[in-house]
Amino acid sequence: MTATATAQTTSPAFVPAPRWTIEALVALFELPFNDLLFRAQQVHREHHDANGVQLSTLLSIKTGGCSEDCGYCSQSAHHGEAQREALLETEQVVAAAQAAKDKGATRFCMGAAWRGPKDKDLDRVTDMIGAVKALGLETCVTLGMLKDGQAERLKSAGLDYYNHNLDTAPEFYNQVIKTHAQSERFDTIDKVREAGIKVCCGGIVGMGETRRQRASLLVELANMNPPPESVPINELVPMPGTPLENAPPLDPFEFVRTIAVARITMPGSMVRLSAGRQEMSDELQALCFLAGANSIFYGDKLLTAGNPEADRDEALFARLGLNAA
Ligand code: SAM
Ligand code: DTB
Ligand code: SF4
Repeated sequence: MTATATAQTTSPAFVPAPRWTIEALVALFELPFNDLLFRAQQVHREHHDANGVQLSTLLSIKTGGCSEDCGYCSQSAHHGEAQREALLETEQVVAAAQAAKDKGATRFCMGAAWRGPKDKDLDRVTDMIGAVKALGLETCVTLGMLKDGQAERLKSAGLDYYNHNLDTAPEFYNQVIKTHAQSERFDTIDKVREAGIKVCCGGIVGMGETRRQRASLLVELANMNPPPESVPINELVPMPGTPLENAPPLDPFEFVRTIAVARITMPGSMVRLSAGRQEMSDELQALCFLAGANSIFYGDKLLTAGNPEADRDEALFARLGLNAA
């Protein structure tokens, strides 16, 4: 049978999605650095504008006092030092979103320190989503685990993306978080996908996991069908008071390798160079862009941790010839 005949007779439903194995990803991680970056850059150029970087701005709409015990998080009531605050008013959110748009962001991401939203919280958040969307920004929220029907309400409000990270390898998860299981996070990702909302899902590296566990996290992401549209790769920001505040820093080249393996295994996804940029040199960030990162958080704050000032990012983009997309 010719290739053309195959294309005519095979419906897309019968084309199996590529399945990645941990061994295949470990082999990518183990390539010589130059070979890995070359492969990642080739994949990147086949699927994306080589010099475009998408800008998302984050706002914490509900800070601190979270019931969960995630070992990295400053907002956990179990150990976090972030001051507990009430849910922001919609006007405050709209003012921040307008400021982000004026500075050049195209997506506005609202984060809440909840295990998951109550239905009455969702009334307020759906108002915020409508108001931010009316400014002409893409919308993203990260509110924790969702109950049946909540994803549909977010979709009706006009939500574009829901961020919900796997955070780490399945086999390492309960060493970092004890108050919920990773399987509960998979359930929420399924609900988001079924409601027709785009999935933003990634993880954190530098929490003491092994290279094989970093590969295992990426296998879980890459084998989603389809993979997440957006994949944030966070470097642990060691927050004071958290169990991971003294975690030994990851070799910076290992961080770049993680970005490259994400790019090769999820060619069509946006790979976001996420938390940890403030602690990175310009040269390290440039390597991350070369490895295929094409999205960043833009603005001087993440949720509770710092992020580079917009001026520093503008200067870096100018030096590298990158365009905000
Ligand atoms: N409570 C919701 C949840 O857990 O999905 C939303 C907010 S939570 C702070 C969003 C994500 O931020 C976490 O899943 C984690 O990946 C990331 N994060 C939190 N603290 C971090 C830290 N210290 N360093 C790097 N990433 C962090
Ligand atoms: C994601 O993957 N990283 C962002 C966003 N999604 C919500 C959050 C990073 C948080 C960094 C620590 C802090 O600001 O407290
Ligand atoms: Fe709560 Fe999310 Fe922080 Fe975990 S990561 S403690 S769920 S805010």
